[in-house]
Amino acid sequence: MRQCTLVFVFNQKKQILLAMKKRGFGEGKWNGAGGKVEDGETIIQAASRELAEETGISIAPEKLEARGVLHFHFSSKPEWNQDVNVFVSHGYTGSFEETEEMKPEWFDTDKIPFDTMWEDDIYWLPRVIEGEKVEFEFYFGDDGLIEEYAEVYGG
Ligand code: 8OG
Repeated sequence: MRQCTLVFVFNQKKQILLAMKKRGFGEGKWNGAGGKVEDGETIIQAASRELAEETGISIAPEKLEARGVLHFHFSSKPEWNQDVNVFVSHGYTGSFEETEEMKPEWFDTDKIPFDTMWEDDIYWLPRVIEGEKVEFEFYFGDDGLIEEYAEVYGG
């Protein structure tokens, strides 16, 4: 399965950094930073690289905390199937900036804009914010909506 990354950064006020995706997969949605793992890099190196490319923030790979995996399945577009590896970081260096791909903004964790995010995020993001590690399978239908989902325990 194709491997992707997704990183959520928290500041000292315990706000979460979300970025409006301006192009590509997930355009028009708020999300963490991330993307595909490239040949020759580890998943965590890819997470650190994508965060820097998309937001201008640098976090060394060893400072990222792994918070689980989301397995996405698209019944009519199997070429979109991917595992999304979720990481968090408390603190960061550098300053974030709007890039060609994303417009980042801090959000209070009780004001997360779930209605302009991926439909599945409500199931797992609050638990990641609480400090948990998560693993889920999500199956999307032709209409782009979740058909079925299941939590994977002990993964
Ligand atoms: O490189 P590209 O822009 O295609 O990477 C897609 C990004 O979107 C990557 O960070 C993983 C992330 N992503 C999905 N599906 C979902 C989802 O359902 N919820 C969230 N929050 N992020 C997702 O590919």
